[in-house]
Amino acid sequence: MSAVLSTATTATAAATSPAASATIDGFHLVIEALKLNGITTIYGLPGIPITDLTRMAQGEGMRVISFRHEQNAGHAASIAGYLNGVPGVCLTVSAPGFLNGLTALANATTNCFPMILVSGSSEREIVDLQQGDYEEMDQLAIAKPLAKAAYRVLHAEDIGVGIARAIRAAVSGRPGGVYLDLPAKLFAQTMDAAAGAASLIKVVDPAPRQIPAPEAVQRALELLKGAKKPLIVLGKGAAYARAEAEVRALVERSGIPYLPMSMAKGLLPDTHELSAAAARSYVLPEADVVVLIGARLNWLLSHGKGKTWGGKTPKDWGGQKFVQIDISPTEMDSNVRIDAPVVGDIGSCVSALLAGMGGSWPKPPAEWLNAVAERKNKNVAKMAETLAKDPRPMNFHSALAVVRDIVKANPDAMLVNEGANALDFTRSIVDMMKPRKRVDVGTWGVMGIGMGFAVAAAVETGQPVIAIEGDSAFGFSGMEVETICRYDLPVCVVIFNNNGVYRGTDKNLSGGTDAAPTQFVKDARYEKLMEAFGGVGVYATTPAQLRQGMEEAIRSRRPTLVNAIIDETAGTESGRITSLNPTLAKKAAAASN
Ligand code: FYN
Ligand code: ADP
Repeated sequence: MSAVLSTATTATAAATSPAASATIDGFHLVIEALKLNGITTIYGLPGIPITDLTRMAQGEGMRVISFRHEQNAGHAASIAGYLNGVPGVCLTVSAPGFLNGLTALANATTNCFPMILVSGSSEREIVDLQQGDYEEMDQLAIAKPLAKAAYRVLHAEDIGVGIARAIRAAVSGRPGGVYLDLPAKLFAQTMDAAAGAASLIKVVDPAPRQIPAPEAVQRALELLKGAKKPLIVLGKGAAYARAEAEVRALVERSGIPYLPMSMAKGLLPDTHELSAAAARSYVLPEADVVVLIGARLNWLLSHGKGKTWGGKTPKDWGGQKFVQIDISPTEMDSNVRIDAPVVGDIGSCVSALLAGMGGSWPKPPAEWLNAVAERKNKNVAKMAETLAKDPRPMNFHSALAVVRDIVKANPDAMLVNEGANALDFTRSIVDMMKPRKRVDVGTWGVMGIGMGFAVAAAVETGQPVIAIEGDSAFGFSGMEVETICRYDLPVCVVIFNNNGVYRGTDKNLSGGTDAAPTQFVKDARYEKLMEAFGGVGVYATTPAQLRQGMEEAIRSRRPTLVNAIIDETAGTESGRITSLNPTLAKKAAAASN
């Protein structure tokens, strides 16, 4: 990241750009402070009091990507931050626009994505006396619990400090969402141009390396050396840290099987012989020592205990020993005991482990490796059989067999993925070959990231983007197809359309004529949404049509929406997380008794 920041415009340029005049206003100080720190794109939505800020930013050479709803702009900024290691900036108007951006801010904080939500706000004097200002709201107080840090700037001469603090808070240590409150009055304030330029701060080393303690590394190595069934779990923290070279060296030198969390897919190619992704439910309960690298023991890993980890009753929980590599010391012991915490940045920690392993390191027992391989091969063969079927109508598998081939042929393309079944099946069917190519619903399982992530993925990488969307998930951000067309982005949206949330076959329990809560309009022509704004719409009822539509989208780089018609009975309620659905969980418990 520091490399990106160091290519920023210099303080001298900042002084000369608005320079012709002897004074500089708040608008230009904000713009120059961002540019000085290598932030060249703003995702946002104009309106009072920041309309001119968007115009001027564009005028001063920044890329301003204007959305139709702030939530989508916020998600775009957050994933730009994840992809670049430089905070993504989302700019909104006051109260309602600010509130619309908060879901993305909170999601960024939860997922450890560096972003800065910058919102204009109303007059402090009126807001604080609750005298009924235009869009009156104490935004700073509301943002605080949802952000890693929150700041307000009242004086033009403090803009440089405010932006420097926001950048440092967003990317240092565990990254997260930062809120920056800029009251309307600030933008019109002026100050001497030379003093203004001198007040700006180019942040030096915003995310410094954090070297682990040698004794922590030693402790981890000793634990690992005695392991009979070791396992590495890779999380998106390792992808964010750009530690793929170190992680690959660790996996290959140690010979330990690894399990990638969803956004860590591709950190090593999913086809790597030590990937245990296809043996997940075997390796988690069987492993004796688990090395977590940039992955938290949250709900996605069943909190490190319970049946997923081999416990039959609560007293059997937590049989495994854990090594955890994380930049956040307070992550340790958050769910179960961490026997060997290694606190530091992942690149430094994994390098230290490699150095400590020396020239020769014993491979895990063949018995373990063979058992993992056997389970994996069985699952892969079963999956191949399912994918070879060609049912009519299409189902998730036959459609995803096409997506898998297209992603394989385009390993640099970005994959955005949200939904329930559309998410879960894509995760296990579509192999990723390169790091940071898959972005999805993350730690919260949030719906609505789709089009915001797709826009930012295209803008930030310049690569084609494939967005695999459940028909429900798409609805949260669907209007942004206009944004995709307006900026002529190479995004191919594929909607797995099965007429409803989970599927389209629900019944109204009252027997009335209203649709059931999970049902949508049947045979909806989503592709026409894209056509409405000048993009390409494709209606696909067969894998061949889906393939042709996607291939043409990637070849032409034109905004495309493929409406892939899926059997409306396909898919399961709540996808693979039925255990979180109270009714289904109760049924499953009753069945297992
Ligand atoms: C995985 N699998 C495979 C492969 N990859 N089989 C064959 N070939 C390949 N390449 C197998 C794997 O071993 C599992 O089978 C199964 O496919 C699913 O794998 P996955 O996806 O890794 O595992 P699972 O159990 O779904 O993971 C749990 C989870 C995940 C919680 C981490 O479900 C998840 O990330 N969920 C997010 C859900 C979410 O956010 N939904 C949005 C809300 S939707 P077995 O080993 O046999 O188990 C609102 O309703
Ligand atoms: P996943 O959902 O893929 O399991 P999580 O978001 O739960 O991943 O975990 C990511 C972890 O990575 C967080 O605990 C975060 O503190 C950590 N992390 C993020 N960046 C770094 C880094 N540069 N070095 C070390 N740890 C990091």
